[in-house]
Amino acid sequence: MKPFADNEIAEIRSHFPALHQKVYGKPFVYLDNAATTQKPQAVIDRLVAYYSLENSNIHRGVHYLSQQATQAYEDARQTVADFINASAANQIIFTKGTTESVNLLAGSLRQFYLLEGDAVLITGMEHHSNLVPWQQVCKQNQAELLVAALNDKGETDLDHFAELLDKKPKLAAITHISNALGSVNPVKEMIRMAHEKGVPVLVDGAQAVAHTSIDVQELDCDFFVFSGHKMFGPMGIGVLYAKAFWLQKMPPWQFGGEMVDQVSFEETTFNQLPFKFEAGTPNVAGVLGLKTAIDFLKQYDMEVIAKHENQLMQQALEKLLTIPGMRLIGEAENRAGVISFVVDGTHPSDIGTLVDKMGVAVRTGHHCAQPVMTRFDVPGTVRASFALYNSLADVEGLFQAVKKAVMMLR
Ligand code: C6P
Repeated sequence: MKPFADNEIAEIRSHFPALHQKVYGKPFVYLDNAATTQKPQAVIDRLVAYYSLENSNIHRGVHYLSQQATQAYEDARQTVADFINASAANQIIFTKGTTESVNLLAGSLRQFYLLEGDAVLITGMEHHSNLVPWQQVCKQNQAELLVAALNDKGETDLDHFAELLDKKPKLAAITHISNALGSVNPVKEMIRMAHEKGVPVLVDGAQAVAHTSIDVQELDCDFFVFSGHKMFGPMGIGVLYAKAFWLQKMPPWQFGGEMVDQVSFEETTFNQLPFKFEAGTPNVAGVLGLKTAIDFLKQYDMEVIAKHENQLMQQALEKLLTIPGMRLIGEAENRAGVISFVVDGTHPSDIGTLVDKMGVAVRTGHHCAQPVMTRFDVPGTVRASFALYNSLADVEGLFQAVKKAVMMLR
């Protein structure tokens, strides 16, 4: 399967208005896709259409607009379920994003499942969003947080992961793709290993959904979380997928309107799935925008997207490594479109600031993964992250800007 041809990239880019602006008078090179992706016009239009003509509260109204919006919202739930191959739409819970999805899960499991003397297993490459909630649950409930070590390439040490599974943690919470290193965890294998020991698995798919196809049934993960804004959708919308067994057992995390069935001053019974976990007025526009983003993404073959991003990454690596003092942080055999680096004698944030003035957007710092920075003994890195609309010209723009910035700083 071939990566995108130049004319295909041009066609893809034509959908993204943000990519066609100038920044400081320079052509805009956007390589901060791991933080958030730009939005296609169709997603922007969907938000405008909802607020222009369809705005109404859902599941509550008998009037026309409310019924239309309710139908569109529930159709979107089905689209999300199909996108990750969940077996039923009621296994899709809408949240604000990956962070809220993990907090929902942690807030629910801590009430009945993660108790004193238990353990939660994570890897050393987790984003704070899939670390701090588990750390805090462990602290609150006198449980233990187990951390599978990373090797020098930035891969999870699977022998150590297996050793820690022998301690019988109650949950393994692992990222699919590291936002700080680009390492792709062999999640299917890790889930198989965990299940062999009877350990359920949460996969943080925040960096995966826009770059690789996801089939939660094939992965057999118990939980899967992601954010809309990292896959061309709006901000403020995300998903928690869980196997039905868990959703039925889990108590609600937040209380309020819509998640209830019968309420008296003495007692409350809760609504059926998935509404039990969606208290209050939801982000309807966000959900509709997410559906449009998925429809947009579905026009392209995920394998071609992955191949394209990989090709860009390889070309960028080749060029960047010619810069004296360049040091990659994260050199996993299996990696996705993220390059994290430091350059001897320079500070990452200085490079980031200088390349920004040349029109190149990258992220610098610890990328909300401070333990990863500690592991590699760096204060932070410069991170370039790719998406389907990036081009060879972006790679060249990055290379020239970093080279110039390094010369200026030395
Ligand atoms: N990483 C980055 O620049 P939210 O913020 O809830 O949409 O996603 C949190 C999150 C969870 N897991 C992983 C692997 C992530 O990469 C992120 C978000 C952004 O790398 C913002 S810190």
